[in-house]
Amino acid sequence: MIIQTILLLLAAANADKYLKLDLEFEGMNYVTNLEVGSEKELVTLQIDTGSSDTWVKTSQSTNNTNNDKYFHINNSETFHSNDTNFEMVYGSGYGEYVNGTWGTDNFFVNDTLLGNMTFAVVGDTSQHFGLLGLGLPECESTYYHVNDGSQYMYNNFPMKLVENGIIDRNLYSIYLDQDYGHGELLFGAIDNNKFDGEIYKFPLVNGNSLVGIKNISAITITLNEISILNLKDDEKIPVANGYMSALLDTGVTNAMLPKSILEKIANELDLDYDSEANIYTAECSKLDNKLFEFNFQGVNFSVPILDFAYMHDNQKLCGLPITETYMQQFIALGQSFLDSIYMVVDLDSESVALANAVFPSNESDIIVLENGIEDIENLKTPPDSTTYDLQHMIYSTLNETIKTNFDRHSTYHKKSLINSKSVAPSTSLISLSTSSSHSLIESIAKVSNNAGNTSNSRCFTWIWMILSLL
Ligand SMILES: *[C@@H]1O[C@H](CO)[C@@H](O)[C@H](O)[C@H]1NC(C)=O
Ligand SMILES: *[C@@H]1O[C@H](CO)[C@@H](O)[C@H](O)[C@H]1NC(C)=O
Ligand SMILES: *[C@@H]1O[C@H](CO)[C@@H](O)[C@H](O)[C@H]1NC(C)=O
Ligand SMILES: *[C@@H]1O[C@H](CO)[C@@H](O)[C@H](O)[C@H]1NC(C)=O
Ligand SMILES: *[C@@H]1O[C@H](CO)[C@@H](O)[C@H](O)[C@H]1NC(C)=O
Ligand SMILES: *[C@@H]1O[C@H](CO)[C@@H](O)[C@H](O)[C@H]1NC(C)=O
Ligand SMILES: *[C@@H]1O[C@H](CO)[C@@H](O)[C@H](O)[C@H]1NC(C)=O
Ligand SMILES: *[C@@H]1O[C@H](CO)[C@@H](O)[C@H](O)[C@H]1NC(C)=O
Ligand SMILES: *[C@@H]1O[C@H](CO)[C@@H](O)[C@H](O)[C@H]1NC(C)=O
Ligand SMILES: *[C@@H]1O[C@H](CO)[C@@H](O)[C@H](O)[C@H]1NC(C)=O
Ligand SMILES: CC(=O)N[C@H]1CO[C@H](CO)[C@@H](O)[C@@H]1O
Repeated sequence: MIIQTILLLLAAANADKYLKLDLEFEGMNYVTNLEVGSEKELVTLQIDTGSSDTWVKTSQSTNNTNNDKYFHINNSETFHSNDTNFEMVYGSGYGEYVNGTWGTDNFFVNDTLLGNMTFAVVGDTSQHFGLLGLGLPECESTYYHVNDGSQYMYNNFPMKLVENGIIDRNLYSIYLDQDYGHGELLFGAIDNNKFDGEIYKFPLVNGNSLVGIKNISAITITLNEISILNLKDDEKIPVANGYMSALLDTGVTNAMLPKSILEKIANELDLDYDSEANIYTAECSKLDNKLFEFNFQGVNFSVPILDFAYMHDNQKLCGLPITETYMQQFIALGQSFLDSIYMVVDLDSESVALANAVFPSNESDIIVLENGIEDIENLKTPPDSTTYDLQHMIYSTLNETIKTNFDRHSTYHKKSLINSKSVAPSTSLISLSTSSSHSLIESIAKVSNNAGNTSNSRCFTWIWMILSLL
């Protein structure tokens, strides 16, 4: 009897071991409001599965607007500075930067104390919101590509939740509902009412092996094929196949695709290229009844192409602001994809589970996953067990990669997004002469050694920048 009571109490305790953060869709970002410090000052942070550091803005930040919320170091009795510098380059890598100081303080979510979080306080940034980095410690700016022997990892936000006993596993689930402008980030648990149909588990893969990164450092899975589904004519046109890696990144608004795939899509959809805005466009009606289908290890998820498009004011013309990358296998799927998907990320077992999200979802059925992703009911294994790795990549597409890289113009133009606030007009930012005397691997190693000392960045962007310089 006593034992039973204890077990019941334990069960009850574990059933509570989750943390729910409400998300709002603001200025093209999914953000959450947390409180920081002894004065519980409110800060708004964008959730980012594509980076691993958390930072907040201070009142001295550049580019603040009146509506921004700030953290004042001097107001908080519990703030401790590490007296070390935090610098990052984000997004497309050009002109989007943060510069601040590392420290620790308490965070609060609706009276739940998240003690002694490590985060940076940033005075100098081009970014509108602070960031809640949800990635692996391998991607932390103190570790990733600091190659002078001083690199180290620390317990970042999700890891700290485990350390503090708020959750049992470094695991979270993400539900994004752009139509209603909200979402849910659930640490330690899954909400069974937020998805429908089968839920599949995919192992994370090392998408960065080509640049010499040995371990998995990002939320990247194997992508076998991208197709265009035409519902009207009931046809399916493949636009990319092979073993590719796809980063699942809430910090990317739309998607990033290799130039060769983007060109194929443009061709199949009969898109026009607006060279002034640097963007593909089409009459919206042309994109109607068409879907992108993404095949991950034999499991297909499809998303209306209009979800990737931005309408001009007249509603007739659509822009497809997919960012072009120059690496054959590098793909990032951002909000436009994740808005249709319910995603569970288990960083302890380095795997994710994906299912089709349901909308709207007013009720919750929250189940704590105390042993991790395997606790998900009826979790399925994908039919194709082959995953992306360096071997597959080199032998399938490296030659084409080299060609793609060296055929391109040597000047990179930053994309400008239609209807997006946070974007600079298209300007030529970097000009480099292309050199053909090195093998691709050598060139990458060379550039990565040079860049390693000077620039910290989100893991993927950094690589993408290097490759776009080749
Ligand atoms: C805290 O609770 C309020 C009221 O229920 C809710 O609106 C808000 O989104 C919650 N904050 C977070 C970060 O979930
Ligand atoms: C915080 O306090 C320090 C030391 O008293 C002072 O130098 C600094 O200017 C203050 N910062 C702000 C933002 O008030
Ligand atoms: C970042 O801030 C530090 C300290 O204020 C400064 O020394 C450094 O030059 C800054 N870095 C950049 C890129 O502005
Ligand atoms: C945070 O750390 C400090 C010093 O390490 C300690 O005194 C304090 O109790 C900790 N606070 C919480 C909430 O864990
Ligand atoms: C900052 O200091 C705390 C306490 O010593 C430590 O736990 C944390 O790892 C440090 N953070 C960074 C980014 O160095
Ligand atoms: C990389 O992964 C291996 C195997 O999991 C592990 O032994 C090693 O410590 C990791 N290396 C780094 C730098 O994290
Ligand atoms: C998924 O797509 C692939 C590639 O187009 C196709 O061969 C397969 O039959 C599809 N699977 C399902 C279950 O529809
Ligand atoms: C369900 O949720 C949506 C979005 O939050 C809301 O607009 C709608 O009114 C809700 N429906 C019901 C029946 O509560
Ligand atoms: C590149 O293509 C050539 C000729 O088709 C082939 O001999 C070579 O093995 C390929 N290289 C790689 C790395 O696949
Ligand atoms: C980067 O740092 C390493 C180790 O300190 C050094 O050997 C190398 O020359 C540096 N590279 C550049 C481009 O500064
Ligand atoms: C995006 C943006 O507004 N950036 C500005 C931030 O502030 C610096 C310095 O004041 C400006 O140079 C940037 O243009």
